Amino acid sequence: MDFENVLIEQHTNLAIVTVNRPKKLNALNTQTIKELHTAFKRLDENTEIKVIIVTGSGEKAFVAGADIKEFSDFTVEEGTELARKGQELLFDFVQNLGTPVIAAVNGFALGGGLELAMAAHFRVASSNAKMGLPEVSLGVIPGYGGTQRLSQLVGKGKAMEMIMTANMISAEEAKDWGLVNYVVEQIDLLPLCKKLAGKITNNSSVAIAAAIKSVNANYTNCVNGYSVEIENFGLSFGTNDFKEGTTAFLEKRKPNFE
Ligand code: CO8
Repeated sequence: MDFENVLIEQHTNLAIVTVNRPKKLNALNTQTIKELHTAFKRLDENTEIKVIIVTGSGEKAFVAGADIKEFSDFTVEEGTELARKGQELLFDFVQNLGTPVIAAVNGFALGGGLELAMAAHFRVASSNAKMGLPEVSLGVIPGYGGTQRLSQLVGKGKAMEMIMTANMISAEEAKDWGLVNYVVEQIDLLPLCKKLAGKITNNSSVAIAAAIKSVNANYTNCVNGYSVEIENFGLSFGTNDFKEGTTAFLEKRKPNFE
């Protein structure tokens, strides 16, 4: 498969996957999600690859969310299917990969973008990065696992605040809150991720895959939570607030919710 929106570089046993739609701040449309699935699957099956770094193209955004234009006229059924398919193909898929995935958060990580970073095994951010789940400002809720993974990473209270206010937090705040492990200047971001990857590659890949599975096992009781999220994400598509929220974004104005 030739990729339109994803770049892959291989440096011996390290692979860098870059989401490459810089004009749209690397927003995740269906095509990009499918390409990312194929890229991660291929790299996981490649026994040479010991660590994968995922990042965004350019210096402004990691990923600014799911592609709002693509889903703005979706029905409840289409919205539910989009969330279910996306979680299966990308977000759950990445979380459960045996190959470690580090997210190099190089700018805005919003909505589906933060959800992708949170599906990775851990995160490193550049100092300009901003993170948030702004879905309720569009009349919708996080649909790619964000209600579950954000609570796991920062705790329920902070997750509730971030989701309800739709506020973005700075890289430093994200570090204080446990959402990212390190904050460095943009220029040092990939070098630090590569250094961490180097340490990982010294260790047993078989043991690391088993450790990932074991850590994740503690969160399997959230399977129900993910389903509830998909259901409520889908239901948002039947509301007037969703129509108003997404239309307002596309018309570059503030929404006027009922
Ligand atoms: N979707 C589509 N296009 C986008 C997105 C997006 N999420 N983010 C940015 N873009 C586009 C803009 O429309 C603009 O395109 P154009 O030049 O054609 O008008 C281009 O990228 C550049 O963006 P801006 O001009 O807006 O750049 P600014 O520097 O002014 O602002 C922001 C940067 C603050 C990041 C701003 O772009 C923004 O608020 N983006 C939207 C952020 C957002 O709300 N993300 C959450 C989306 S919802 C979501 O992710 C749901 C997840 C669960 C989904 C499950 C199934 C769909």
